[in-house]
Amino acid sequence: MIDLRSDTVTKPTPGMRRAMAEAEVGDDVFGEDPTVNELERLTAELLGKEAAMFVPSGTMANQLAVRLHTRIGDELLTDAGAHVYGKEAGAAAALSGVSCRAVPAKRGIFTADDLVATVRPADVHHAPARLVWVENTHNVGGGSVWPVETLAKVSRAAHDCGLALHLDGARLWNAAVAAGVPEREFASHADTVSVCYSKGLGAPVGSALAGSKDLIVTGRRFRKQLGGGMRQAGILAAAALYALRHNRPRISEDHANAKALAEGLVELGAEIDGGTVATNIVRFRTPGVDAAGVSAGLRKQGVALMVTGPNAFRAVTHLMISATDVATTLRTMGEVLQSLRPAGMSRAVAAAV
Ligand code: TLP
Repeated sequence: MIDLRSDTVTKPTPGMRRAMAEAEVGDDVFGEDPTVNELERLTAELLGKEAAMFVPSGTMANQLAVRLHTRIGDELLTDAGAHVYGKEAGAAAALSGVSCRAVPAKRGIFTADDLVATVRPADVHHAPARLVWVENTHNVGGGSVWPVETLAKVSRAAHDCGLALHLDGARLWNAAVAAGVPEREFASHADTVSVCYSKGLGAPVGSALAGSKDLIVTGRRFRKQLGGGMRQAGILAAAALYALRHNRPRISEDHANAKALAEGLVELGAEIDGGTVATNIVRFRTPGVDAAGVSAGLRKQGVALMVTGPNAFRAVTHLMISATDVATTLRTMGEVLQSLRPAGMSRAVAAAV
């Protein structure tokens, strides 16, 4: 199966499995797992933060950040497509009593002016704004990358308004490669940062939350409350360390594959959301062609995409997708579209004749 549904679908490679099997471990709730400690040290260093904490998922890292920066009844400001806003099962409300307010954004990116215009004055009717939330790369935005200057200005505006800023960097590794900007430079504009090892880096499990020592000490208590205190977690941390050392340097291949996929899809008459692909996420539409039908046709031939709307899809490249897989996907897509479109023509071909 050429599985393009998400970069979360990767399986540990033989080298990664070996690293996991050979990991030195201890009880991490006692702070005694040397492999977890090494992962947390390296992650904090890469992000230029005082401390980092290993957690089971990106969702838990994000929710710990919400909890750390807010009190019950507060408001979090982010764009309406953010993962924390719509894809964490209402956790900000359920676990921290926090509501979200949308900042207008383009492909998930908003400006300092957009932010300031959304912050409401103190008033008995208003939930107090407490936290600004930025996602980089932006998933629903099609893997878009925040320009570092825009982030710097948003961060300054947030801090001037007395608000903390969290960076959801589930795919910060991809943003860094695409922008040619080290992760720590993006992170320098945020009070806390979450990163995932289980997406583009290809580890089976795991994320981290990074920030000041004080925040992470409190975060460890909240992590325990959520049941995220893991014991011999070094088995998992070893996979994440392996991913950082071996898979981070190859992320640009995923971006090249995503670009090639997008270019081929356009030739088949598809429309790429936002017109361009910045990293490893390709969101696209097949106007006039039913996505469920396309998806079913592709599945029969061993290609899986995520259906995101009546004629919309997401495809994500990752370390188990090669340039040959992209070519196979495009060939298969061409055949499926041909079988579904009247007269067997892509829109592009139809327009040309
Ligand atoms: N994203 C998943 C799905 O939940 C949609 C995916 O396949 O893309 N932040 C961002 C920006 C994410 O994209 C995700 C996962 C998370 C946080 C949550 O990470 P996990 O799945 O580890 O809880």
